[in-house]
Amino acid sequence: MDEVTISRAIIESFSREFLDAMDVDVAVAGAGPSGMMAAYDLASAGFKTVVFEKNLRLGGGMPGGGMMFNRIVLQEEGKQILGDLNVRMQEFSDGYYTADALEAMSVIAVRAIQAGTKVFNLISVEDVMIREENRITGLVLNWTAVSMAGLHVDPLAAKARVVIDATGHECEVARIVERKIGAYLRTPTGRIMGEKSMWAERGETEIIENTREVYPGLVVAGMAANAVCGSPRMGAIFGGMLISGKRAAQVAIEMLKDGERV
Ligand code: 48H
Repeated sequence: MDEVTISRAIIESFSREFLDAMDVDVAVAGAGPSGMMAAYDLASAGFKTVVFEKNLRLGGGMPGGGMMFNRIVLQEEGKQILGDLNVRMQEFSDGYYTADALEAMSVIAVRAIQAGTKVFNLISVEDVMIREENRITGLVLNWTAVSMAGLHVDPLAAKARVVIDATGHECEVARIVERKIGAYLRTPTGRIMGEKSMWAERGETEIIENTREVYPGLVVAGMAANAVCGSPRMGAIFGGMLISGKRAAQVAIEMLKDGERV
């Protein structure tokens, strides 16, 4: 057994894929349920898709279920989406289903990756690139460990025709855009409206409308969509996240239709 061969295998195969991820159709920030669902649909449709996740593990808030009871709740539409992926579910009461949060998230992740999505964990999106009359053209990346350690290390950048902000409650990409560019987001105030207190019904309904292009080249998905557009949170019901991920993919595909693809 040759340690140097093992090291070379890791460095070379990672570097090859990382280099390839520097120019993609869609770059997703955040590997939670909405981001991974969007990536699954995009990669399945043949688009070159990459996900950058700041944590060691993917899944965002889904593995935690509700208050660490690791189960999620779905209604009909969400149940259908997970059913199509062969996730097992149980009916709890009329129109309400439960699933094992770990099974659901693992299956979505496996299907997205096997469809061709490249996921890079431990990498944080710390800025965006803006060109061509205020269009987001890519993401600025750094190792999460760099910011955790407070090191002064400059980032690298990756080009993307469409960026999806699926960073959850913090809507980190949209926040960067607002901070650097000002009140130019496509919301009533031009700014991030802020997430509202829990109201499951409204949160689940409004997320569909909120999943859209909020700045040229930037689509918001999942909790980031509700935070940017001023809609409520909804607790541990996850259908909206899956529907939002699928809608973000559709919006991105529409945006890519006329433009060039990698
Ligand atoms: C790279 C980043 C960065 C960054 C964050 O929070 P998530 O699970 O997001 P969604 O929107 O797919 O799902 C939301 C859901 O989990 C949830 O919180 C619900 C339903 N809450 C309801 C309620 O009432 O509370 O995943 C976001 C992912 C995480 O893995 C982060 O680590 C990652 O994005 N992330 N990745 N660069 N700058 N910021």
